This record gives sequence, structure tokens and C-alpha cells, in this order.
Amino acid sequence: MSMTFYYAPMSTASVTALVLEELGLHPNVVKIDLKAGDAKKPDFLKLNPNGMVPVLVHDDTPIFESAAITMYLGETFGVERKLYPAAGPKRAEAMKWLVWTHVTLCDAIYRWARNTMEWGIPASERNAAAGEAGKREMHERLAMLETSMVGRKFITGNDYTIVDAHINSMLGWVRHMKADFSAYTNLNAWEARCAERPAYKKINAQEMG
Ligand SMILES: N[C@@H](CCC(=O)N[C@@H](CS)C(=O)NCC(=O)O)C(=O)O
Repeated sequence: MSMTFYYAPMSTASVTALVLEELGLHPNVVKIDLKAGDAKKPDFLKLNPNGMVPVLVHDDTPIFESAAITMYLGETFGVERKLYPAAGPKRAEAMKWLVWTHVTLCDAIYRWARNTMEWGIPASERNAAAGEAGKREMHERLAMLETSMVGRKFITGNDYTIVDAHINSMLGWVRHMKADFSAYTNLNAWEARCAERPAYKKINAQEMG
């Protein structure tokens, strides 16, 4: 098996780094310097024409989009390790929340962040009202996740999976952006459970170091 992980610290690739660590997979790592524009260079664009990390190349197939990478790693390596649901309704729940995080929740997060922070678009193109709407909708969507956690310890039930690793790691960015999580009792308790994982501690220490 050959596996190469294109990674940049403190980026969406950090989510994939945690998922790989949970699964005990240690691919070759190629560090991409985003500030130097490495993600926009022709060799990298052949792997991901979007010019973004993470990318995982497994046996010559490049996979981009962190949610797709997590689903692929989950079904390929996670089921036997009891870190991803087997095919069936629990698998559907895993996919549902992973896709929701990136398509529905991140849509609102990006509108908030891009319109109010030094994040992606020039100041002249920012729109304060659009930023406020993004923030409001982000909180509406976080409240949905909060409600869905009632009576369950982890996203798909009582067992921790790499779906928890993935989504909690994404929410780490939202916390870092100083979104107010004080109302989200269930999400905060779940975050604390996820933070007990050795893989979480290891990757967090690496990212901060
Ligand atoms: N939807 C993508 C988003 C990936 C993404 O936004 N990557 C950013 C870093 S956080 C990136 O590589 N940006 C390219 C650049 O800054 O040149 C995913 O989940 O994989």
C-alpha cells in the first residue's frame, strides 16, 4: 500500500491528520506551504485542481475534500478498528453529519468569517450584513447539532468514531474564531469527551508546537 498525505499545519488538513492518527495510519507526509503558494503550483494542482489541502493519495488515486477522505478512510480502515460504522443506517448517520458539516454548517461559517475577518476576501468586497446573517445561521445550525446530541454521547450513538474526530476538529476552528458556545451544553460535554482521546492530545500538541 502507498499513501501520501499533503498537509499544512493549522488548516483543514489538521482534521485529516487527526483522523489518520486515530486510525493508526502513518502515510508519507508532504508539507505544503500555503503562504508560499505551494497549493497553487502545477504539480499540486494535478492532485487537487482546487488548489487546497488536504489531499490524500492512496495507491495512486488522489482524494480531495476532507469529508470524502474521512468517509473513505473510515470504510477502508475504520470498520475493523471499530472507529467507523459498518455499511447500514449507522453509516448513513455518519455520512449525513459529515456532509452536513461541510455543506450546510460551513456555508454559514464561511459567510460569517469571510465578511467579517481577514479571511479570504478583500476588505472592499466584505458585506457586514451578510456576515451577520452568516453568524446567525451558523448558530441556528449549531443549535441543531446541539439538539441532535440529546441522549447520545457521540455523533452516531454511544461509540466514538472518526466522525466525532472530524466534526469536533472542524468546530475547533469555530471556537478559535471566538463563536460563543456557552449555550451548547451538549456540544461542550461532547468536546470534552473527544479531547480525552490520546490522538486528539497528540495532534493538538503538534499543531500548537
Ligand atoms: N472543503 C475543503 C476545504 C479545504 C480548504 O479550505 N483548504 C484551505 C486551507 S484551510 C486551503 O488549502 N487553501 C488554499 C490556500 O490557502 O492556498 C475540505 O474540506 O477539504
